[in-house]
Amino acid sequence: MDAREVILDKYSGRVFKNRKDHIVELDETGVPKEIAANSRSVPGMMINRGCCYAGCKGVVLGPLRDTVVITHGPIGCGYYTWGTRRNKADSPDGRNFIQYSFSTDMQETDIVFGGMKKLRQAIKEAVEIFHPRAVMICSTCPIGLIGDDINSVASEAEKEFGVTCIAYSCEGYKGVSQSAGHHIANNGLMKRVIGSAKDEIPEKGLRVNILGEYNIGGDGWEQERILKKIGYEVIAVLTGDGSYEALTHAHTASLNLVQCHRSINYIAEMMKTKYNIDWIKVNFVGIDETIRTLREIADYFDNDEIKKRTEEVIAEELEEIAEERKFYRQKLEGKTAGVFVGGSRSHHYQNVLKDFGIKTVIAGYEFAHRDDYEGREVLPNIKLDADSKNIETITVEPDKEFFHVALDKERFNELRRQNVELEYYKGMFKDMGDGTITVDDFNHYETEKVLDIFKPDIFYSGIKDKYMIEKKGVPSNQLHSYDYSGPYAGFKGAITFARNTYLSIYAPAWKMLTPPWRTHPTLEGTMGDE
Ligand code: CFM
Ligand code: HCA
Repeated sequence: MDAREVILDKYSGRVFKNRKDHIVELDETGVPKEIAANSRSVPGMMINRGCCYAGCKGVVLGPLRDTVVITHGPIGCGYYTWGTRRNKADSPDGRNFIQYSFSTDMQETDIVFGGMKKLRQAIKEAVEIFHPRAVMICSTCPIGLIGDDINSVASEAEKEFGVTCIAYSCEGYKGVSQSAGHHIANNGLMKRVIGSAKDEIPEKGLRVNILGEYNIGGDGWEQERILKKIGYEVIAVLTGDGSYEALTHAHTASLNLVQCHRSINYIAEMMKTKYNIDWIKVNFVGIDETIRTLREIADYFDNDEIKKRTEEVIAEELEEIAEERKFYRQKLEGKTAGVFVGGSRSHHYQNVLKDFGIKTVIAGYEFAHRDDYEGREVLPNIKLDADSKNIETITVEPDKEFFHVALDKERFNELRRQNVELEYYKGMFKDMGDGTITVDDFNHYETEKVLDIFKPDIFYSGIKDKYMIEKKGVPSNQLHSYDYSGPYAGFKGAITFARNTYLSIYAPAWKMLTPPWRTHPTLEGTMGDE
């Protein structure tokens, strides 16, 4: 039996039918495969996903520092999203509320008689005590069920207190994961916040926004440091260490840099349509990827001075990390890893692993969509620019938009020779090599199985499965929160990541572990019985 069959073997007919298309074994790099993704998880499975409310409140809106985000619902949802995400924020104008958890704390009687009164009171208190730039209301499951009209409360409060107040119907049960919440948050920000300062759009210049960067462990600060050193102005970051204020001016940027494509592609597209701002997919995770990203941004602006400065900064940064880079490469070369995170990091982190010679043998996302894996898009009627020597960025007709094309060279040339409609791949599959496995919406049973089969030296994941993995004697570092460490982005961040990886893999503790189930019989049962 191959690895996929072994994993599926114990499932009942119904579970087998559901899970079989979520597990893909890869053979040749770059060969496109199909995978089932973005669908409802099997009830009862121990999975790592979040809910719609988590995607809206926790991921996209939560990091806005000058904004009060009120969780409208019972206290549990607010409590369990309180400060767990490590989205760091500064306090330049004294308005930094991200360490607070604001909630209406709905009780049984509120559920029976409605919670709108309580919500009104919560907004009043928040405005009077904190003087935020804006108030956002995020609904949890019961609110949708009892039908509180949060939109009318928001518009009344806006008139009464003179503060922007936006309601998000992001009840946890909407959609199949946090992904639906990203969409709801993006729509609200686009409709009410981005561009609302109404400043005139200046001539194109070296002004960028960073989209899909949430400043986990300070990643956004490191990206800004490098970009500013080169000479770019960062108008707004969405939304890490972000502010309502900055977002209102975001439409004055000339280029959107999209770090996490999954959570914010909607805004990039909408800003292209509304303000004609181009966007490119970037990746500041990994040394080679950071270099590629910086060069691609410079290419976009096509400015000799900036191209020169980009090369100088790259050289300086590389010089600073040279010694440590060499040391960790020596120590980590040939190791293997599993990477399982939400919707974009599992792919991004394969690049930094590659920088240090670590092969990713297992990968997957919690809630990504098919294009995040397959990265396959068909652009009909595309004529490649005949003079395009650079295969990383090509100009496509008729829109003259820039697309990042990450095809391998041979495949690209072959397509070009055949003059076919251009399919391009930018997802995870193209980077997964022979004999590796990709699993969508992993559950804990499958995680145990892949650990047994592939025996990786380290498995990167999150808090929900970290300790289960470590109990099996495999070190597990968190890629959501960086286990209190970071930043991991950029040149210096790659070294911090390598150091933590080195410390984990080389810790002798893992070899000394004998879990109790190896020596005593434990509970027995059958998996997946209906
Ligand atoms: Fe984007 Fe994120 Fe991720 Fe994500 Fe998340 Fe996160 Fe993540 Mo946790 S926005 S998709 S919904 S990169 S919170 S900062 S780490 S699952 S891989
Ligand atoms: C979420 C947030 C989360 C959870 C992290 C984890 C994060 O899913 O709502 O499971 O370790 O990054 O904080 O993804």
